[in-house]
Amino acid sequence: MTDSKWWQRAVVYQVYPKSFQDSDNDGIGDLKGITQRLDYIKKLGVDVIWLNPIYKTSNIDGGYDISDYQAINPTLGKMTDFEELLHKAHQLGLKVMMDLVVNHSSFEHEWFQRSLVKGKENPYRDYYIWRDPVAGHEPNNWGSFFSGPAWTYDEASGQYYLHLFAKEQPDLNWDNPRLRHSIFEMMNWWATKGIDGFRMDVISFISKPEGLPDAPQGAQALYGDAGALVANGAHVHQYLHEMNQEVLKKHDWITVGETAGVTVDEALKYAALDGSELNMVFQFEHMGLDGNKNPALGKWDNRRVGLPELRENLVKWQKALAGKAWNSLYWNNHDQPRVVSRFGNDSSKYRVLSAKMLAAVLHFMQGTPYIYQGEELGMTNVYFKELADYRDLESLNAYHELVEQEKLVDKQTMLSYLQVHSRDNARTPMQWDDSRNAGFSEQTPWLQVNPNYKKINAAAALEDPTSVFYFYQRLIKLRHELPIITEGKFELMPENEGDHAVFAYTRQLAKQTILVIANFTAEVVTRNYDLPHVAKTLVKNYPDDQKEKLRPYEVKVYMYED
Ligand code: ISL
Repeated sequence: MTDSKWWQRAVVYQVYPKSFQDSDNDGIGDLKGITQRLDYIKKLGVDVIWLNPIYKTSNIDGGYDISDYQAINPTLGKMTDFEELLHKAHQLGLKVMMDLVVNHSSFEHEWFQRSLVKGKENPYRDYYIWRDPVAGHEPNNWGSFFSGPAWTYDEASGQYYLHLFAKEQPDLNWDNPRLRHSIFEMMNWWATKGIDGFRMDVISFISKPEGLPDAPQGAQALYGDAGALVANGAHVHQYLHEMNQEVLKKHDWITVGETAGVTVDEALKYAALDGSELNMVFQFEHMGLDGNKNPALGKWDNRRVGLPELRENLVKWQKALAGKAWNSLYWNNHDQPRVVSRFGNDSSKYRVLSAKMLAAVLHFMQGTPYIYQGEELGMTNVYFKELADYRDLESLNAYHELVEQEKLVDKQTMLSYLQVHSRDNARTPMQWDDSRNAGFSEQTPWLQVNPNYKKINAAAALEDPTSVFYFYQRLIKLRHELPIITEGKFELMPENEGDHAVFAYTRQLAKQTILVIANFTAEVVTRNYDLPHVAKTLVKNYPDDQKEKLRPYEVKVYMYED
């Protein structure tokens, strides 16, 4: 694979604009703030910045409810601020990937406003998914991913519209060629601005099943779970091929599909190396392992996943896509809890060790790694105590539905679930320094800063050569220097199968081998992996190497040649 593409060798840094840096002191991060911090991102050594949505929005769902795809959210800045950000990023050799949210728009989008008028002669009616009531009710039993039904009734026209997410996020009708054309036109417009690619929000959901049948409904659930029915629909690959022809193939972009419900077989199509659809996908299986066993509770739980299950999943994806499609690698994003709290150990004793261990395990795999803002500092979950601390509609709605409406969970238990899984864990402001509000803003931030910012912050990390930041910097540098990290064959160490404490795998290219050994526990364990004498250490998170003795959260990565 010596002809690897630039995006296969790249590392991406994700910025959640609202929470990165506030430049005008209104308590909300903005584009100028990001521009001011580009040097920091550059110092980390990444190649690409992915910006969560920065478009005009109704602000119901963190910008994932777009009311104008070609305008900037005024709270974040102006179009000229975006152009400046893009220009400065390019000057620094950083590419910029935008978020494309086209499974749904905001209800305030002009298309939806026009679609409210019923009638065959109205071309916009068919931009969305309108259906007659069935026996005076919703057209089917689907629930919204953000609680409540997936349908909202419109008195004026006597029909329901579909919204897989909030009622303010009506689903677009991709079966309508005119809609597809409008989307492709908008994408081409962004291309003229000089952007470098798109991350595509729930793109696996754009083709809905013929006839919109009822979805399976758990015993305690109020609604059917449409997830499996809407994921990877009959025409999704046709629509992405079309997008590829109309837009993507004209550019040397990075494209990644957020594909909830994607299976390995489907990923082989979305992310095939022949370039007919997208470059890669975000798969969700490893993010779902610690969800609740009761489907009515969805992701809400406080269970931890065991290493065997997590490893089995990651190994499956490494092997299945090798040579055929391309993986993206991630532990974190704006929807997920902080990885050091989730799969590591965020106590003061083990936070740094386990953050480094997790980083190394992910960054030596095959695929394009994504780092979510603050992950490179080992930022932790926020552990809010009150419901009033939360801002995310998913958390708030789930609380109301599960605790107050259905009484499936008591208040304290649900608060403990929110501490573990709320998306707000990822969205607390970036911790820049130990000054007021962590240097994020002089105003009270829109979401509270994690109180641990006095200790965990970028300024402190940059002064400490042993920080998580410099560990990430080294991982990124190694990826850029060693083709084996991009191209090498992945193998689990045979003796590692079923191991409850240690994850050990190799990468191999020609005569070179990389061996990664990671202890996922707070215990000292002993493992004897035969190492040639010539092995050199690429990274480690303890100052010395005690050979077969693995200390809590120890990771060691060796390289050797036959
Ligand atoms: O619904 C899910 C699983 O069936 C979720 O995992 C879903 O895929 C995920 O929440 C989608 O996230 C993306 O789209 C949402 C937005 O709120 C998230 O922030 C975004 O990442 C709706 O646009």
